[in-house]
Amino acid sequence: MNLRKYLIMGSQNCDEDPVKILEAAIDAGITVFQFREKGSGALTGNAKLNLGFTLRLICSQHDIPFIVNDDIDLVEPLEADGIHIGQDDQAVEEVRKTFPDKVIGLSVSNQLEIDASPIHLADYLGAGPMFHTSTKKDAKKPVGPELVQQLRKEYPDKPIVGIGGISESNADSVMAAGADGVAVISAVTKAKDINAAIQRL
Ligand code: 3NM
Repeated sequence: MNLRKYLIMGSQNCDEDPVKILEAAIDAGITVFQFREKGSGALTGNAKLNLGFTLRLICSQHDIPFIVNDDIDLVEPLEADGIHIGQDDQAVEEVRKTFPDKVIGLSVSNQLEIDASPIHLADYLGAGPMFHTSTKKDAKKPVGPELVQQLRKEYPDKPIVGIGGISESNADSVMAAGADGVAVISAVTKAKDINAAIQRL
């Protein structure tokens, strides 16, 4: 899976129609999408499922992998290609057992979490927050691209994306640390010109 430009989004991150934002982002060259309908203002129940279906369909039409954020119940109805799980979500071992063939992404924020995680069961790692972010209210302390560098040394062949506070002005430092890609929310959803923002990432 090409993780280079990884867009994460839910309707709560958008000031305009998420469908329009996703379409513009795909046109501009994102390589993977994660549906993360979570946090204050997020849709629930059928409204969430319906938006998920719509975004899933757009990704299918453009061959963009569709990942769901820790929402195990959405994986099957949305026929997701994968699931991204955090440290406080269901254990990686269980998710791997339930979905032997799906892509599994795992968030790690520090060495303690790295040491305690079954890294071999994850298809890729999300390392962060790289920088300060206002998008995730309970984000941990920013750790900087050094975490990517550390992970790259420890797991030379594991796909890694940096996440948290990444913008067009600091994405290069995350890539230089050895990341395979950058995962962003606001750098795209709040951009005045989505095409230009993604080109510059
Ligand atoms: N996870 P933005 S930071 C969803 O550190 C998420 O695991 C994080 O949003 C982590 O690109 C984050 O707007 C929010 O900073 C990323």
